Parts: sequence; structure tokens; C-alpha cells
Amino acid sequence: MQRKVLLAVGVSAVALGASGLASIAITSASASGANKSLALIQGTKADDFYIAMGCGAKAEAAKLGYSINVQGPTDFSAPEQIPIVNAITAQHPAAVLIAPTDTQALIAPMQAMKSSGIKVVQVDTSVTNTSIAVSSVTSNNLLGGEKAAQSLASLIGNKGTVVVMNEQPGVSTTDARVKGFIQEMKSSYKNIKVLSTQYVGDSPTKAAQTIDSLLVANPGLNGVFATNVLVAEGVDTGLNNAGKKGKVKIVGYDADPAQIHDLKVGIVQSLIAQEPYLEGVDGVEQAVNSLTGKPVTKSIQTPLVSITLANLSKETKYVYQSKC
Ligand code: T6T
Repeated sequence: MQRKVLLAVGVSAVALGASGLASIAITSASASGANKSLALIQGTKADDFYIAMGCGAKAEAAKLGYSINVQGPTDFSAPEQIPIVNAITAQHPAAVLIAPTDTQALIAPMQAMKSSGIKVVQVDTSVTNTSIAVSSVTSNNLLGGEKAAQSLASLIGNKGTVVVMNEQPGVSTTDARVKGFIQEMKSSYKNIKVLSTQYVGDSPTKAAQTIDSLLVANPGLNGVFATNVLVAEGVDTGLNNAGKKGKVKIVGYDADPAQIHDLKVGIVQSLIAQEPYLEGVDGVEQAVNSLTGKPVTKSIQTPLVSITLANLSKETKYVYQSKC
């Protein structure tokens, strides 16, 4: 739409003759694709999941001839992410990829971004308002939770006591993982008791402390499902320090280099890995499609895989990169 208007200005500028030269120059730049700037707003910059996503987005943007500004809050937190969203809206890139840190709190700032004419693409997480984003790219987190339940059940011989350690409620992805995990446990594993979900924020320190006090109250705990990188990091540390390495089984979500290390040394037994690099690539592709009038896919599902020591060597492409 914007491009059509500018072309019309160009025609009248030609008619103006010599005095219209400046306008003609502006018009031809616009016609060749004026605003070629994109942005990616990560959930947090302190997590290899989002670093890998940023690498994918940068590579695809460069391939398609766009610039991309990658930014994220220090913590995975809506109050920290919202000012970044507002600042990017003010800069007015043509399209923005965003991993909203809360299903509700990000609706208003994302709506304002859309209303200002910026195309919005959701990567990984989403808000409950489905009308803002032209496209959403994510893996099947409900299925990931189910896979985690199956892995953990098999690791503990289909009986015993387990607990889910999660960040905070209100995050679309991790909420879906918890839901899938609990549903699968309830429907398929009658001899496994699932304790109340523990919410520890995206804090490895709090996750480590919480798992340690949980062990005191539940010395017979058999297994833990840790729903993302930072929670898993804390659970791994807490159980290892408590001398429970290999005794309490851990299924972690994600596959950053530290998690892979913990798998190799036997602290963790299984990981559910996603493809954040691909989420970045697909997100940029959909954003550019929406800017160039190509068909846009409203919902894209990226793969996930369950990794153990047995298949690790075959699945190395799923290990998250910590730098581009
Ligand atoms: O697990 C990912 C991501 O899918 C989730 O939305 C939030 O946590 C991570 O970023 C990893 O820490």
C-alpha cells in the first residue's frame, strides 16, 4: 500500500519537470523496496535458545537483502520486554519478529505496533489475541510435554513420584509443555504420582533451591521435568549438588551446550530439543512474504526431538548454538 502511494507521487513528480527531481529520486528508492529493516525481539538475550534464533533470523535476513536489529531483555520478563517493544515501534521497522514473554501483558504493546503499520510475526511464544500476528512460528509444545512424560516414565520404570519445575505461568510454550506432561501422566501412567508444579521463574538459582527443599520434603522423588533452559540448568545443579546424580532422573526441555554436557556426564537422562535457528529463519521468511505480497502462512510448526545419549550423535543439528 505504502509503495503504491509513493509510486503515484513519482508520476506527478515527473510531470513537474526539473523542480521535481528530488521527489523522483526518493520515489525510485521507495519503488525498489524502501523500508528493508526488520527487528527481532527475543524473550531474553541471556539464553542460547534465543541466540540460536537470532542467528537464524540474521542469516535469513541477509539472504533476502534486509537488515535486522536483534534485541532482548536481560531477563525473560514482560516488564523488561515491553519498553523494548515500544522503542522498536517508535523506530518503525517494516516488520518485527517477537517472542512475547507473557500471553496477556504483551497484547497492548504488540497491538500498538501493528496499528502503526508494522507487520508482526510471533516466534516461539504467542499472545492469546490471534489477530495481531500475520504469522506464528513455533514447535508443538503440548506434544513436547507428552514426550517428556513418556521419557520420564520409562526412565523410572513407570512408577514413582515426579515433579514439574516450570518458569512462571502465562508463557504460552511452557504452559503447553506442563499441560501435555500432566495429561499424558494422568492418562497413561496410573502408578506415577505427579506433585504440584513448582514455579521458579527463569532463575537457575531459585530452581536449584526449590528442588533441594523439595527433596527434603519428598526424599523418594524419582524424576523431574524441567521445562526450559534456565530451569533445567538450576535443577541439574541442585540435584547434582545434593548427590542425586543419576538417582533422580531428569528430563529437560531444550538443548543448549550446558544441557548437552549434563546429558553426557549423566546428570540428565533425556532432552526435548527444538530448532530455534529454524524458527528465526521461518519468521523472517514470513515477515518478508507479508511485506512483498507473497502468501503468508498463519501458523508454522517447527520440529522437536527427544534426545538421549543413544541418539545424540545423530541429532547434533538440534544442539543450540551460543554464538553465530
Ligand atoms: O524453551 C525455550 C522457549 O521455547 C520457551 O518459550 C522459553 O524458554 C526457552 O526460551 C528456553 O529457555
